[in-house]
Amino acid sequence: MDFDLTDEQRLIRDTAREFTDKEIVERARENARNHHFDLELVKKIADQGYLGAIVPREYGGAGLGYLDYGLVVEEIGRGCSSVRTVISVQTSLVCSAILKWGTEEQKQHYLPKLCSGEWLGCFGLTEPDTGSDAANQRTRATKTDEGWTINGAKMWISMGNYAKLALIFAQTDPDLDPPTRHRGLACFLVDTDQPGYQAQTIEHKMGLHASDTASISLDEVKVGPDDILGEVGDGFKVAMSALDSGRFSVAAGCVGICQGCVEESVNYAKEREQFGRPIASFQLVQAMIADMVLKTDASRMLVWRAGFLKDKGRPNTLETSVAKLHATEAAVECANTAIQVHGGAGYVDDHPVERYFRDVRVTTLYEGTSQIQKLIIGRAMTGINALVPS
Ligand code: COS
Repeated sequence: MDFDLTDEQRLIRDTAREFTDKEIVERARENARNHHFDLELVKKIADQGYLGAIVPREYGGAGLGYLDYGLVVEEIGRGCSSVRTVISVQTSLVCSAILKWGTEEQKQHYLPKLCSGEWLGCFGLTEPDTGSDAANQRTRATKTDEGWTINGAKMWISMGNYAKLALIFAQTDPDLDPPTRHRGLACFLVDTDQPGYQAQTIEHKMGLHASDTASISLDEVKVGPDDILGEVGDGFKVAMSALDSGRFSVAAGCVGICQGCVEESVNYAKEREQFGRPIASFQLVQAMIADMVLKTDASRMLVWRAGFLKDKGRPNTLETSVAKLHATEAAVECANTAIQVHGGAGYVDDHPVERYFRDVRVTTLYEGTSQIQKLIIGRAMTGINALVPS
């Protein structure tokens, strides 16, 4: 077993670190303060190749492996989770779904535009009444002579206001009941300029203030017969496989938050003096730093393992859920601890730990709650589906 990164991976990581420090860290506080979705910065991350990092070069991507991609996402996550969310959604949810399930024509049509940032994409799975129980889609798609008509509503959709392409999951056969209802789902490729697509900003979020989050209404939205990823009935698998990539990305971003908490806390503790000496010299402060380092290292190893399995093309749903569960919970704890190290100074946005604390909270909720990750892990270990009554 080799824990060393290759020279190329070190270069990828160092480049992402430099880019983050130069372009993202400076803007993060102001963008959060102003609730500003920074399209100029999105263009820069696209130019850097980060919007299609795992997409092969022939479709306009950077052609990176998952482990490489995880290194990039960690660095961006250290800088700003709102920016990291753009990368996670565009690359892991939207591009990876098209890459895995799209026809050659669909890949050639959509991927270059998404990788270059010319188009943004969004992932319309969650609904007002459908969160963890993702198979219970209330959005309906009805077959017509010209294709499909979609009616319904989506909720908590990152980039819903800015996306040109929306992946919309909908039920095509409302007569299906559990446990087969997921077999009626389809994933539609919706041009958001279509009449009937309307997005509205969700205001007053706790964190991710520089990220766009929208609710979407779909009123008689028309799509063509070929505007489907995979076949009718594949929709649930499209969503789950995209989430295998999305959860990896969230986990990697959380390693970045953990790392940021360690670095900020060490720096602050060495500068801040109390009782006549830097607080870094007190054992109780060092213990808090040690706790954060432990959580950071363990999370990073789990993310790397999941990335390694993805690069080998091996099954990784279990390991991805383990990484997502551990890294997100660890990041919540690290952000809390980092504020403790900073004391009152951590309670205002002069230091990034205040933003880490607010931004990290959503990571144990979105792309599958911690409880859903435990359900996936428990199911894999026992072979028993806790959702099916025995
Ligand atoms: N990749 C591909 N296919 C998968 C899969 C995966 N990771 N996980 C499950 N599937 C397939 C199963 O193989 C099964 O296929 P068959 O119909 O051929 O048997 C089908 O999907 C249904 O799977 P399952 O029975 O596990 O579905 P459940 O309804 O029990 O749901 C959970 C499983 C709870 C894990 C799923 O609904 C889930 O992940 N919920 C959370 C949703 C979420 O993360 N939402 C946040 C979105 S923010 S973007």
